[in-house]
Amino acid sequence: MTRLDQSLFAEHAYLPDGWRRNVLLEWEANGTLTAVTPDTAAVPAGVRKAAGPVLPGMPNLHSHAFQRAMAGLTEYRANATDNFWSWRDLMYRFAARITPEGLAAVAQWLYIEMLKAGYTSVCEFHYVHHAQDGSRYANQAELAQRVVDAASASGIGMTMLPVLYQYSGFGSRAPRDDQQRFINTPESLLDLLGTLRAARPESAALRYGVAPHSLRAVSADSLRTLLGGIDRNAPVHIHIAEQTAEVDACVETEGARPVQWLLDRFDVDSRWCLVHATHVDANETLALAKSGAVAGLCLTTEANLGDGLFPAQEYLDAHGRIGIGSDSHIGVDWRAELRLLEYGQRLTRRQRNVLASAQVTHVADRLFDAALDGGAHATGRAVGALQAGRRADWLVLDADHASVAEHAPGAWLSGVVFCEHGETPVRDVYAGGVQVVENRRHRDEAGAYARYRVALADLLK
Ligand code: NGQ
Ligand code: ZN
Repeated sequence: MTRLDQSLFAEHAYLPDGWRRNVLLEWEANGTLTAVTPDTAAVPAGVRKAAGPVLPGMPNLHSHAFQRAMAGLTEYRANATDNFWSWRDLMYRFAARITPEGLAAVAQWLYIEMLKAGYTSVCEFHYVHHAQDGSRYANQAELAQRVVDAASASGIGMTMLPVLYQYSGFGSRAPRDDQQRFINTPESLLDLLGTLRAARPESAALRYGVAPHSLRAVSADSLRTLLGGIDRNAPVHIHIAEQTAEVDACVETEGARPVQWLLDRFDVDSRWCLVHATHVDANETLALAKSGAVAGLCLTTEANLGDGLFPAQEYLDAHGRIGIGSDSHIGVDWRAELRLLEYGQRLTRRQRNVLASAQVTHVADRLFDAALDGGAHATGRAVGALQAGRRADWLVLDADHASVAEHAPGAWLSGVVFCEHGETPVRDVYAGGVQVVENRRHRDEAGAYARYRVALADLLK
């Protein structure tokens, strides 16, 4: 007997083997899909029909929630050599001001924006741990807990990755004054994680992992201690090679490029996500692809910060895993991330459809599939496909939207990713079987936006 509030019929749904007709989606009360049945003869009595074609929800593998509040506020030249590092100084000034209440409001609004875009999971790389003066909060997990609660209030699935941040540079350089809110040790971070886990236990919607901030911020020893203190399968995310200056510093002090250094010393496999693996040489590209780790690409942020371009064609051709993240949240739209991934290649190679393959000739389809798979790995949660046993996470396209109307199903993803003519084609969104977005409105949109504005006004005072 089909439960009416735990089932949906879709005339078109994108299953692991492509677009299928007349698909019945069924899930259990905890939000896990129990059956996905294509070619259903008729809509079972009383079952609701999706308003348009159904796509799996996209995982967002990299987020610093507080940075949402500074989007658009650093787009002016602050000095003669404005770059990533001077942006970071401004970002630190912002990080210094955030309060627990402010963070809660900003994160909740951000996660609502993500859901409206069709991101149904997020990996939060959370590093603002301490009070404004660097002292510990009474609850050491205060800020991380606010972020976890913001996710659950919004309905998005979360992988919370508390960050290990010990040093300010290679060679175990002492932290800077403006990093005091982040600073910890493997032991104190594991302690914080224990506190958080006890207060907010793991569930189908919440998973924990860890994030050593970068090779600049940890040592081989501290990384080893950290990994020794967590579950063998827990996700591990790290910023790896975003700026050429950090690659040069790594070569100088450690004698190897960052990705090579990590691969040589640690058992890097599919539980790992290497965020901004931007600067990799040909050997690193192949070795990273072979490792099974996910390259975490954050195209709009990487463009905004002037990072450089990841060798996506070589890496994908070597069967490397990728996923996408909105990172600094200068934009919150997986369609834009995938578009920019391809456009970076087109602009440098002066070719078209660079990231297509012999098997998958439509770039958008290949990148969508890749980002679902890699993104799901990065979350460490059962997401990323319309398949029994996975989370009931999807988005419903507006079938009448000008990006898809009159097109054959094989062109829908291309239209969704490459066309940009205003209003989003994402109409409805379900996360864990709950409809959180209906006709482009999130259920808590008005109140959350009002709270976000209060928090922003306070931050900008
Ligand atoms: C961060 N963000 O931790 O927020 C970093 C910048 C750093 C990005 N890389 C700081 N986009 O890498 O030191
Ligand atoms: Zn980051």
